[in-house]
Amino acid sequence: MLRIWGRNNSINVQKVLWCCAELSIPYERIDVGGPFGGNREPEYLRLNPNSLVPTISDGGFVLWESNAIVRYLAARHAMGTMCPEDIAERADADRWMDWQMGTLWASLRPAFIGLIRTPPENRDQASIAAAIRKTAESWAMLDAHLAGRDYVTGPSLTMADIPLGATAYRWFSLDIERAPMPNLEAWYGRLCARAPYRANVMLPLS
Ligand SMILES: N[C@@H](CCC(=O)N[C@@H](CS)C(=O)NCC(=O)O)C(=O)O
Repeated sequence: MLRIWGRNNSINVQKVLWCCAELSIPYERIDVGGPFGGNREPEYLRLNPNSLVPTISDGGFVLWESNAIVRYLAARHAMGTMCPEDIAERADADRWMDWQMGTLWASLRPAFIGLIRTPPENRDQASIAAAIRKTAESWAMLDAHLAGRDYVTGPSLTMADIPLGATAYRWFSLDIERAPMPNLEAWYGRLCARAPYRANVMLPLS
């Protein structure tokens, strides 16, 4: 059976858990990271020398990097649906997954850590405000892209929606002012209507 190492309140672990739930992939999850620790133990470092979560083992094949894991599971279990078969369509999904990691989450993370994981008296308000401004600009790009599309690459959910959707929950949960983005909000509403998203991503933030 697929094994997943990682605490379930991590955005990167949630991508994998949500993907498994969408595809009805059975798995065993081991709590690692955050208050559970274990990620600096030699046994874990042999699996993932980054000492980060998530890590999976699928029949002895070990993989880390959350978006790579989502791609692997989608290709293995849902080629032609969650993983687009057409090479150009798959590159389109890959592009948005890379953008989530390199641009969107990179800009939102300082605001998320500042507002959710830092006591008010220690917050760097200027860097939080800058992160929110930058992230809003990125969301505006996705908002424009989603005009006329139900999901990121077209009419149905694909692997491209997974990292972006996990990020969207954090964005929409922050107690901040957000400019209206109707296409983005409609897409987020479609994700919120999915039971696997609610069960694996829409958890209390900590
Ligand atoms: N690029 C990596 C980043 C992984 C990452 O930063 N994981 C965080 C949790 S979201 C982590 O392991 N933090 C240390 C911990 O939880 O103890 C991925 O997408 O898998």
